[in-house]
Amino acid sequence: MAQNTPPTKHKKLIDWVEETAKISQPDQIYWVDGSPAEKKRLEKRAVARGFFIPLDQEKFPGCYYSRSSPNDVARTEHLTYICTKTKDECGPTNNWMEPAEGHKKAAEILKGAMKGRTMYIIPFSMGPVGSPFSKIGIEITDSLYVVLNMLIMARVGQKVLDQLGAEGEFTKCLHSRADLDVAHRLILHFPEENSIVSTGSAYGGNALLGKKCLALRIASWQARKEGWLAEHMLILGIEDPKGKIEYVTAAFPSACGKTNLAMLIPPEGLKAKGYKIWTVGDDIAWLRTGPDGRLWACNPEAGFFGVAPGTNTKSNPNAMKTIQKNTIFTNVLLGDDLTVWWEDGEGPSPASGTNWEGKPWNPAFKDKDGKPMLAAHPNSRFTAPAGQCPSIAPNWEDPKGVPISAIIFGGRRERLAPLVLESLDWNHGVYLGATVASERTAAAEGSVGAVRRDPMAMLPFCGYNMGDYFAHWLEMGTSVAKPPKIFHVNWFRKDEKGKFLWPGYGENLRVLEWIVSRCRGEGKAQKTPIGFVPAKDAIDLTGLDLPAGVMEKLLEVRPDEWTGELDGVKTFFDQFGAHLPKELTKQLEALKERLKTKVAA
Ligand code: O2Y
Ligand code: MN
Repeated sequence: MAQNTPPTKHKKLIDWVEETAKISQPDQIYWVDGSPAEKKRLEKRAVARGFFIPLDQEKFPGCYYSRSSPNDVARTEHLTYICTKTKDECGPTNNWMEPAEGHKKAAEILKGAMKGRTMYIIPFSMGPVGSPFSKIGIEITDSLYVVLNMLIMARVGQKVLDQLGAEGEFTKCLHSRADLDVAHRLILHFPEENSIVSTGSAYGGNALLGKKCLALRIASWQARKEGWLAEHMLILGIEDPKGKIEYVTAAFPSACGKTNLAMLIPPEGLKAKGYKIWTVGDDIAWLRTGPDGRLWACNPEAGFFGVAPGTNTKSNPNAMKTIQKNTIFTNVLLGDDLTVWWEDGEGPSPASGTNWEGKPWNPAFKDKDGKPMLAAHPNSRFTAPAGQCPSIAPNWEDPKGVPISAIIFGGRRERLAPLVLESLDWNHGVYLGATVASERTAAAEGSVGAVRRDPMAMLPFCGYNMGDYFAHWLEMGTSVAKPPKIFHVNWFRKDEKGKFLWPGYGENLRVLEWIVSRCRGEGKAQKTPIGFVPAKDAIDLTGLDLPAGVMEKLLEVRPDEWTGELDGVKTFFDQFGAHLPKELTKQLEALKERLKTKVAA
């Protein structure tokens, strides 16, 4: 079988590659070196094979259009498994499969699955190569689309093999698109073996195995063992008018504007005051205790895999600037003029084009229900290098990470949760994270408005029993000498008429300003049964035309509504049985008691 010489002396790695080739029988094996010349060559190959279409290179240099199989457009949680020796280890919120069964099922699918194809070996580092935060993975894949995306999303190539040496630890990430049949789709995690096997999909989180599979599910397991945190969080820096930067991480369930917050542009009033925002990461944060006793964070990724629909110059100007070059667009509209477009995107659509399903499209076309025909799939994506973002922090690749002053959790709630809330202490903050919930939007599965609990926004991404995960969070509060403060935000509170009370987007910086002031022991707050909320005039509203009384509504804490929430929390907690830390039950009980008392000034 044709193979470029393995550029490594790592025997275990070479043996694993040979073993995999024997089973899946590719025509050739290619070790990815990660060089710019190789990237150009592989892009040309993708164009020649017809699954990459170059965009207008004058307008979008280095950009390509791609389309996935129409049955393969999003992560498939019901086909995602944690394969641990015991079901107890996996917990009630994950799908479980016995490791032996997982390997058997995968072997059946993988048998001969790469016939007629090239098997690519992608050495990649999550985190800057050689950083104490970083972990190495090797992805074996038969998808050139995956290779080209991984080249953007991770640090890839020879430098990683050099770092690995002949004996280094790595996560085995085996991927085959097989026949792309859902019946052959499985995303299996073997945390006890430090390995991942994914078959039957070639899209996003199912196939770019460094992202959700390694950097969250496997890493969360490793983090518990090694005493750190692998979290579904953005990281950003807030530079104040004196030039001092405070870094925060934030976790939100989907549809809460996480990418927009990561790349926020200060509104005029705050820009004039001298505020700047620095993006460190938009999706994943790895957090470790630093030598100063603080928590430090690193973004393990090198690119953004962002949702296209809804991204425009108003919602996220920095994302729009990021994706002007060297970007892969998947499942959006391809205009006949070789530009791209999506719903709620920039300006008018092209006059005509081909939609995400490969069907002819123009703005007048209707679907079978008489609604406007979709140009882009709602989960269509751009894959873009993080370094191209205008707000990228100069130190975003610092191997020692950035020091974290605040951890922010958030959810989408029409009522109940105030605009912002500071926890009483670390353990109460863990309770706030463990009870994160969001109301479903029309775009999400299930009935609109129903509350979905999503602790720390990690429900689909925690690689072990979430009860033990909560215990690990509580433990971190004792092992970190100077832990960050923990907050909860809600940008989505509505009035009686169903109108959003808070303008959101760049204006969210006003809330971040209060959070930073609290971290510095400065901002004014009042203590309520649910935590500290800003004093009436503590959030700077200069230049914002907020009608009288709205801030009061945004900060209102209604004990009756919070009491009504407690049964749902208890039911959610009960599923963890003996794995639920007693401290969380204590927090729930203490909150119940506090709610019986009046809001204290
Ligand atoms: O649908 C997919 O495969 C992508 S999911 C995704 C991508 C980027 C950032 N976050 C997510 C997510 O599901 O949280
Ligand atoms: Mn995510």
